[in-house]
Order: sequence, then structure tokens, then C-alpha cells
Amino acid sequence: MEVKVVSNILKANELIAEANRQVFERAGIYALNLMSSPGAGKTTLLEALAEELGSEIRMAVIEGDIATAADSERIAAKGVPTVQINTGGGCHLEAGMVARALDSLPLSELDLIIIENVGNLVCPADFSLGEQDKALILSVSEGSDKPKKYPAMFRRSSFLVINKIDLLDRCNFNLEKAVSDARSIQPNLDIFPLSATKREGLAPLIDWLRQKVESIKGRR
Ligand SMILES: Nc1nc2c(ncn2[C@@H]2O[C@H](COP(=O)(O)OP(=O)(O)O)[C@@H](O)[C@H]2O)c(=O)[nH]1
Ligand SMILES: [Mg+2]
Repeated sequence: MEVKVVSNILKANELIAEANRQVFERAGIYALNLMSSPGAGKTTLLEALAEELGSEIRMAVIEGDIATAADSERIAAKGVPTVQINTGGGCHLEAGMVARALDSLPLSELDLIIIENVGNLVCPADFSLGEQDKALILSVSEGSDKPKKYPAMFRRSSFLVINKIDLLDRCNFNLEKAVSDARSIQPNLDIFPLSATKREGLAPLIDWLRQKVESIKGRR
């Protein structure tokens, strides 16, 4: 009985995710679901991307947190349209929450929506939001053993940011092992080591996002 309930929840989520997918498709928007544990640097990376890409690509950010509007305030300060979702305790975003957030965004004026999921390395992987891609941030201070311990998050991601490389020499993080373990789980994973605070190593990620946005625009 319990298993059936869980599977029904996932099925209901998938139906709404499909509707979101169609909304993105019709509007020609590339939507990315950005996941990580709390504090890995999702919002800091989004602030950096807003600075680097905000004047070139019409982007918006949907912020998912258990409580507060702190992250959406950080993004709004960069001049990027943003909507805050508070899950009130829920440990991941669900498609219905994103559907409601989309009502507050000027979809016809956007090319890119990045959705910052609730900080959690487990549940977000199971709930599609209708995004074209999922991506994951692992920060150096979390340890290089995380790909093997949380494989589902890595398996479902199109790219992995390894953030806080400015702390590499202080955190005992084995970059080579993290990269090879992550690729053993998801061989096609694109991997971008960078420092969001120092704005170092961002260029390959920015090119990746640019290409995605352009390929979707090309299909309009
Ligand atoms: N040293 C260092 N700290 C970072 C970096 N990126 C983020 N941080 C810090 O990590 C903390 C959590 O960052 P935040 O972006 O709020 O993480 P989120 O919870 O994943 O959104 C903040 O104190 C950031 O300043 C980085 O590249 N290097
Ligand atoms: Mg955040």
C-alpha cells in the first residue's frame, strides 16, 4: 500500500512536469534544474551567472527554499527576474510548485530559466520539474566521496560543477577521484571545476549554457 502511494505521488508529479515541459517548449525556453546539498554554492553561482550572462541572455531564476526569500533577494539585486518558492519543510521542489511560479514570470520575454532546488542530495533527483536538464553542484568542502554515496543525483545530471576550487588545498578533496567516480556513474557528464566566489573557471559553463539556449532558439 505504501509503495502504491509513493508511486502515485511520482505519477501525479510527472503529469504536471509534462505540462511545464510544454510551457517551456512553446515559449522556447531552456529550463535547468540546479541541485546540490545546502551551501554548495547554488545561489553564489547564480549571482555570478546573472552578472556574466544577464545582459546577453534573457534569464530568470526560480528559487526553492524551505523558508525565507533570502536567495531571491540576492538574485533580484542582480537585476534578474526571480520568484521565490517556500516549501514550508518539503525537502525538494515539485512540478506543481514550479507551475505556480511560472505564472509570475514574463515567459514570452525569456530564453533561460534556472530553478534552484532545495538543498538536498537525495530527493530532488526523483521529482522532475519539466526541465530539459538537471545539473548538480558538488563543493570541495563536502568531500570527494559523494559521487559514490549519492549516485542517483549524479546519474540524472547533464553537468557537474565542482565548486570552491579555491579551497582545494585546504579540504583534502581528491579532484581526480571525484571526476572519475562521477563519470563511472554518468559517462556523459560534463564537469566544470570552478570558484563561484572568485569568478574563476566560469567560461566553459557559460559556453555550455549559451549553446543550449541557442539550440532551443534555433528550433523556434
Ligand atoms: N570559498 C568559497 N566559498 C564559496 C564559493 N561559492 C560559494 N561559497 C560560499 O558558500 C556559502 C554557501 O553559498 P550559497 O551560494 O548560499 O549556497 P547554496 O545553499 O547552495 O545556495 C556562502 O558562504 C558562499 O559565500 C566558492 O567558490 N568558494
Ligand atoms: Mg541558495
